[in-house]
Amino acid sequence: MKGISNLTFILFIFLSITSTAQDANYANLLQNIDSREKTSLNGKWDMIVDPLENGFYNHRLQEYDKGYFRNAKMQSPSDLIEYDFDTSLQLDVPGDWNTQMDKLYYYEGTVWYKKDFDYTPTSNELTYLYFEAVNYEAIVYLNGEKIGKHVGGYTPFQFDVTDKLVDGNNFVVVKVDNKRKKENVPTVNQDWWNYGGITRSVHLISVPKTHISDYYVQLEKGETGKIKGWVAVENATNGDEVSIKIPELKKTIKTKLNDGKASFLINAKPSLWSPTSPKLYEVVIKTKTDEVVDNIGFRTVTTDGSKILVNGKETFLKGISIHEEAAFKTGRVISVEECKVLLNWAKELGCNFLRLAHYPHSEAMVKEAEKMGFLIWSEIPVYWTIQFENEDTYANAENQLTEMISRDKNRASVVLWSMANETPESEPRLSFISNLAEKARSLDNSRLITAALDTQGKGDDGNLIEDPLGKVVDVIGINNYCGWYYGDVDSCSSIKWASAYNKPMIMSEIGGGALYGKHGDKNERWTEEYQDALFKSNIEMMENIEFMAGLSPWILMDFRSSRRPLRRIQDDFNRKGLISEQGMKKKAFYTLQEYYLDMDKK
Ligand code: GCB
Repeated sequence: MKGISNLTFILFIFLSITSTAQDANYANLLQNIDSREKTSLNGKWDMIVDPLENGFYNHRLQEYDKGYFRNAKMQSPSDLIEYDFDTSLQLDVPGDWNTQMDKLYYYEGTVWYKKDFDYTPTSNELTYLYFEAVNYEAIVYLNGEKIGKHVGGYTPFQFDVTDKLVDGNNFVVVKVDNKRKKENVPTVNQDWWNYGGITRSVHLISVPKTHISDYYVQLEKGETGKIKGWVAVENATNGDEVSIKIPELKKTIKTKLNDGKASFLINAKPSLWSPTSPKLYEVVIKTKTDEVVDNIGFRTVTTDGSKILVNGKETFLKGISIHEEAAFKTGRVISVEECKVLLNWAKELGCNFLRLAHYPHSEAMVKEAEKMGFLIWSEIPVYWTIQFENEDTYANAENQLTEMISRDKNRASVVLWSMANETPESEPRLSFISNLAEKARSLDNSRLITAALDTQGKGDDGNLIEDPLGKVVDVIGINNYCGWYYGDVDSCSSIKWASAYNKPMIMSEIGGGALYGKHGDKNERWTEEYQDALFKSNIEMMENIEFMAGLSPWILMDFRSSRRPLRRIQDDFNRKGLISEQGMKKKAFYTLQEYYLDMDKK
């Protein structure tokens, strides 16, 4: 009987589709690597600092084959080899180099990393070398051979290294270069520390030859009763079966692969994921040879005029912006515990929303935030004046966007993909960001598109949002520094806003600097009183904006920035945090907290 009743839940859907498993549109990244058999390559890596790139170029500045990636050793006493990883200094991976070694605090350039590891081949398996992120450019070599290059500091990448691994000892060398360049994304100018290094974890991931390479399992846009998606399987034969099972919903769908891919639709009424009830379902995707388990939440996000609706219900986004910088020790966040410190502060503040600025944060951050019920704005570092007319710059930005969406497309927490931050108005910029938005929608049309703008003009009665980018996005982000970069602290409350667009607006930044523990008059810069008065006056201003759908003030915690040299106040930190880097809460923290808690009472 039981078997029969289970069968009633099994639907067979045979949707033929034309794309291949290695869908060129996506970044071809293994999904949910937490559920994969992994060998960690974290820990101590040998390192050589190479500002002249001696290990890459010969003295004619040509890339040469005797570079440091060879990991050469002297064979006889007369040999001349002017480097040796075995006697070199070491760096921790994951981690930035700037906060690990005093000498590297300001360093921007090449550092070579080397790690030895043992490997035992298994039959019928593929092995990927997977980097969660390296800032900024990584050239990867395995056992002395170049296996690939990746550009962009905050997204994952992988290489199939099955044929390059040997039984026994292996070594991987990575040339990491964080030199800023005009054509890069971000460009040479950024208000955060250019932390270099293998900043996130590195793994060897083994999968069966025929393996689940990618999948998308989400509610259909605006529909709460239809779970829709696709599964891609590498090295599959046409007609191979794949099943998608959600045990708690008692649903199993079986479908057949065609050209390595299969679409599916499950009619189901899951309990919806929301900030107050961040429900996740175990989803098991299975083929004859492979299985991946993920925890997936189901929710919809749409707009209605100037409102944002989550699961059809108007939801005001009570947010805060966050940089992925660790509390207390500073430097890049490297552990789940460090993510949780920041997330718990945001919870205490009363937030239901996070703007993860200004680049994709780690998968751990997104997943922990999801478990805690935060709605997320996730963005790529198309920041300030990048080269909007440069095709390579566009390709780079689009690649980072693709990798961000490829990694996080199954996360219910992510509701907004942000294309850019504070970019100057121009035709090339409009087409650059419009193309990115189009790309994002083609990869994932279930979420909303946004961008943070600082280009508002003057209307009859105050500020007017009329940037042509407003047409392109679903939700308009506005960064506005009344009381800090213009106006005095008390002037903000009377500012009026109008918008040329009937769309939701998120005040994606407001804020001002304060040194924790510095007290004085509310008109004295850098005091907690000044920052607090600025928040109060901005809150009054925002309360009068009818089309506001949320806010994410700048910023949860003070963060390092080389634009902030003022001694005894900034000391290389942007002080706009509501909390100091040592975890001390400033007055404005409590003001924003009260505002958010009062909203809940209404
Ligand atoms: C901004 C930027 C942000 C800066 C902030 C500031 O508008 O978006 O990255 O850190 O202003 O503190 O000036």
